[in-house]
Amino acid sequence: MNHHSTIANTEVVRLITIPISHYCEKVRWALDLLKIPYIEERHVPAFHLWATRKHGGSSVPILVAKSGNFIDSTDILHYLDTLNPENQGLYPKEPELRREVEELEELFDARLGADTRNWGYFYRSGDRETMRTGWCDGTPQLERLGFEIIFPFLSSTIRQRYNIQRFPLYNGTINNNKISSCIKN
Ligand SMILES: N[C@@H](CCC(=O)N[C@@H](CS)C(=O)NCC(=O)O)C(=O)O
Repeated sequence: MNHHSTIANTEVVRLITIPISHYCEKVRWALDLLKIPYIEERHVPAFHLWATRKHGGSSVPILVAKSGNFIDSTDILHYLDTLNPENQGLYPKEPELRREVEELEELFDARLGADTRNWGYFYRSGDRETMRTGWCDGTPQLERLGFEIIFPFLSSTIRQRYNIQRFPLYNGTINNNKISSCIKN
């Protein structure tokens, strides 16, 4: 559990994750920025489905809160933004700026994040040691044991799922004007 001294909201939410997932990291950043305490429940890919299905989703992150379950990282950020209206929020209040931020969020989710993941998996998804670090850190012992047994299957399933058969689109993403100017700034 991440604990912060300034607790703006007394509810402790639960975050269901896969350790390496960039969508999960996005939500961790938001929770940390807003100083919202949370309990993270990490899972090895494939085993995450036991946890996500219980909450009406199939992918991670899922945020389990008193007011409901949020099964998409952007929806989670929108919800978190409402928890603390007095203090610093995640999105600008000015509509034009907010629209710009949301466009960038979508672009980064759909392009930079996904392509970076595919680039990483292209090179390392067959490497048991690397994937043990990325997929197993902080997960239940039984799932870590499962990882050792099903790793070859998991590795090829991930390559198929994200269609990682050839060099991914990473260069195209980096050359995208909006993305490259954000990275430079
Ligand atoms: N649009 C979703 C996408 C989440 C997503 O694709 N998560 C991946 C991990 S990076 C996942 O859960 N993959 C496993 C699966 O879909 O079963 C979000 O922003 O939360």
